[in-house]
Amino acid sequence: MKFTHSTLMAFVALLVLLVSCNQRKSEKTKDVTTDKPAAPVFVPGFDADSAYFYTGKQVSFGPRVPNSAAHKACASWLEGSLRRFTPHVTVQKAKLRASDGTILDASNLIASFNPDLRSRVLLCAHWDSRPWADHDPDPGNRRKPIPGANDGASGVGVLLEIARQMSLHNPTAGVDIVLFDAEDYGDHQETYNHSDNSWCLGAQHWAANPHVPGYSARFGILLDMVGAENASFTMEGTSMYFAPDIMRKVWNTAARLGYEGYFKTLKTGPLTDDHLYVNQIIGIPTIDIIDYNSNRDKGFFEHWHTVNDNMDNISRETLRAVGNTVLTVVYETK
Ligand code: AHN
Ligand code: ZN
Repeated sequence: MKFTHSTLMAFVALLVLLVSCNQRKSEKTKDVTTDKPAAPVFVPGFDADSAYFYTGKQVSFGPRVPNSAAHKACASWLEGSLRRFTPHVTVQKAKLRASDGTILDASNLIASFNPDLRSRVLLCAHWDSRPWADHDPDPGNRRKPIPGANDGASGVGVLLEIARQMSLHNPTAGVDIVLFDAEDYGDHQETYNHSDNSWCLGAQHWAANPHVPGYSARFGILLDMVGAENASFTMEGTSMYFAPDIMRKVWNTAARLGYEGYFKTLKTGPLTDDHLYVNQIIGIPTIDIIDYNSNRDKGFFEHWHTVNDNMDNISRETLRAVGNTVLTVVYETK
């Protein structure tokens, strides 16, 4: 009786030992096919209604064209919103010269989480909207500004919701959210000069003058046009050139979460967008999650740079796919 009992206890002890060894082994082994960390980490859920609200709120100011009253009002709302989520907010003001000679009163808005950590993730999007709907089918609209619901506000809406989640559950890594100004003041179609650094003025300024001297991050993710229904995020050339590992990490994470319908493995040509300058000037490997598919006639979404880039075309499902993917990548970063 006594003998049986102690044998049983020894057996149980051995079993416990084996199981714990096995666990330790699996913690060390990282699944290279999915980039999933062996030890599961807590990832907050992304609230797509909240991101949708933040997107619509920006649009409600009117087109956020630099130097306009709507631009100014939206900047102060964005700053106030970021300050509700973290005390570490920087407003980087700059006078930027557009290629048509206009001096733009620009503000890059930066919100930091765990500012003292060395291991950092950079998340960015542009918050300004384009002064000209130069791809509108109606020539009479081509000098009007765009509402910029998808082109601009959607990426910022997703990042504001991510900031809110980070204010509730602190991530392990440091995170900086940078909202770039003056991305979309690039030359009008009719006067295009093709020698082109006319886009992404805010990003060019920040990359040359980061809010923290010597700033760096392990990697960056830019969100651009992340709100349209049936969005198609492809493996865009500039991202693949500078940051192929980050591209694979993010796309594998999306697939693991069941979002492969949005995150396509199709490779597309290189784009000039804010991430180009973040890669070139400050050297942070940064990808662009952008609705761009060379199989479509416009490349971008249907209402790109038209007066119809409004809230009618914003889908909570798309915002959710992007939000959960980016949140997961952030919280799985040590
Ligand atoms: C160009 O059209 C050159 N690049 C796309 C960048 C962009 C414009 N993103 C939003 N609007
Ligand atoms: Zn645009």
